[in-house]
Amino acid sequence: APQPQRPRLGTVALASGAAWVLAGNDTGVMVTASPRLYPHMWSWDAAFIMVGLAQLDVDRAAREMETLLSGQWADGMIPHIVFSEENGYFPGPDRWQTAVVCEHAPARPHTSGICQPPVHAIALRKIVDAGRRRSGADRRRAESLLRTSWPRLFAWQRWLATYRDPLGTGLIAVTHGWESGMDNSPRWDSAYAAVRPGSNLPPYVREDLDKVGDEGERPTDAEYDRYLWLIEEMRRVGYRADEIVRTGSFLVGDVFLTALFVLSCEVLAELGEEANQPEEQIALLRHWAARSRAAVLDTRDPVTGMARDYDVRAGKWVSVPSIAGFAPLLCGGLDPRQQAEMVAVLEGPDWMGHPDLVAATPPTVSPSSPQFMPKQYWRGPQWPVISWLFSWAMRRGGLDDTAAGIRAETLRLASDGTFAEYYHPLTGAPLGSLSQSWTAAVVLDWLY
Ligand code: 9YW
Repeated sequence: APQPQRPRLGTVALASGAAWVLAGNDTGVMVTASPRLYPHMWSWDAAFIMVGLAQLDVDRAAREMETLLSGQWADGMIPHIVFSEENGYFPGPDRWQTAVVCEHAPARPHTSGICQPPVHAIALRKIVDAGRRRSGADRRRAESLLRTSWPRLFAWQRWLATYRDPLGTGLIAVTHGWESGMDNSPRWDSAYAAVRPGSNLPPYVREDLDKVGDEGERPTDAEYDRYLWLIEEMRRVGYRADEIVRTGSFLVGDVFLTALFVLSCEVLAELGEEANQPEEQIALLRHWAARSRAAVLDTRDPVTGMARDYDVRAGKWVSVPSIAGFAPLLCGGLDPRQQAEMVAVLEGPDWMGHPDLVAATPPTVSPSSPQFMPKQYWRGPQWPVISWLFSWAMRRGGLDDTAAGIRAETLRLASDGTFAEYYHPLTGAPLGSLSQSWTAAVVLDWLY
C-alpha cells in the first residue's frame, strides 16, 4: 500500500503531542472540539475527550463530564453543543434561541437544541477505571463522579428511549443529520432531498469555510440551507421533543446511533450495579439494550446482510454503503457465522482491505462505491474517532485481532502528529481541522 509522505512520530512524541493538543484547546472548564473551527463543547466529542483526559488527569476528566452535564436539559436531553463564551461558530446561541423558546433548556450555559450519539457512559467507564487504577484522591473523585453523574446519564438514555423511538421497535431516530454526528454522510441524502427550506429561512453567514484548507472538505451551501431549515422548524415549535418527532421534515431511524445506545445502556447498567443504583433503572437499561440490539439486527439487508437506516418520513430503508452498515459489530448480537462474515467484509477489499488505502482502517464510505469522495467530510475520509469506537467495541465483543489491527493502523495514520479531524484514505493527508481534540484524545487512550 502507498505510504503517507509526512514525518512520523514515535510513541512518546505522539503521546506528548496529543496531551499538548488537549491542553491547548482547554479553556479551563471545557476542552473545545478544535481550536478555531469548533470553539465550543460538542456532546460526543466531549465523551471521547474525557476518555483521553482520564489517562492524564482524573479530576480534569471528571470536570469535563460536569461541564457537559451542566448543559443537560431538564427533560434529560444532552444537547449537541454546550457553548463557551467564544464567538466564531455558526449557528451560535443567537440562532438557536433554546433558552428563549424552550422551558427545558438551561438559561446558562447556552446550548443547542438537538442531540448527538450517546457515548457518555463509555467515558464514565473510562474515568472510573482510571480512578480505580490510581489511589487516594483520584479514586475518590471517580467514585463520587460515578454517584453524581449516573442518574443524569440514566435520564439521558431514558430521554432517547422515550422520545426517539417513533416506531416502537427500539430503532432510535434522529431529527437532524447533525444528531447522527455524521453530518453529510450519503446516508442522509435522500431524507435531506425531501427537506424543502422555506422562503422565510432567516439569512445567515457560514463561518466554517475559511477555517479549513479547502472548501471541498466541508458540506455545501445547499446542505447548509437544509441544516438551518430544520433548526428553524424546531425553534418554531419551542424544541418540544414530541412535536419535532410528530411534525419535523426529517426523521430517520439511525442504526449506528442505535448500536451506540445499546452499548451505552449496557455499560451504564454495569456501572449502576457497581455503584448500587436503583435496580429497576438498571433493569430498564438492560431492557432497552436488548430491544434496540434486536432492532439493529432487524435492519439488515436480506441480500447484503448490512445494517440500514430507516427513513420514517418516506417509509423506506436507506441502503447506502456506509460505515454504519457495520453497526452490528458495535453492539454485538450476530451469531458466530454471521459475525465472521461481517468482519470479513469489513476487512475485505471493499473496505479496510481496499488496495488503494494508505492505512487499513474503516473509511466512512466504501472506496469501491460510486458515492466515495475521498476528501469530503463524512463521504469517504477515515475518522480516527470512528476507528477508536470500532476498536473499543470489538475488543469488548471479543474481536481482539480486528480491534488491534484498527488501533495499530490508525496510530500509523495519526503518527503524522497533526491530529487531524479526518484523513484522506488514498494519500493519508490530514483534512478538516488540525489539532482536533477527539483525535488527540483517542490516540492518547490507545498509547496508554
Ligand atoms: C459542524 C465537532 C463536530 C462533531 C461532528 C462533526 C462536526 C460540526 O464537528 O460537526 O459544524 O460541522 O460532523 O460529528 O461532533 O467535532
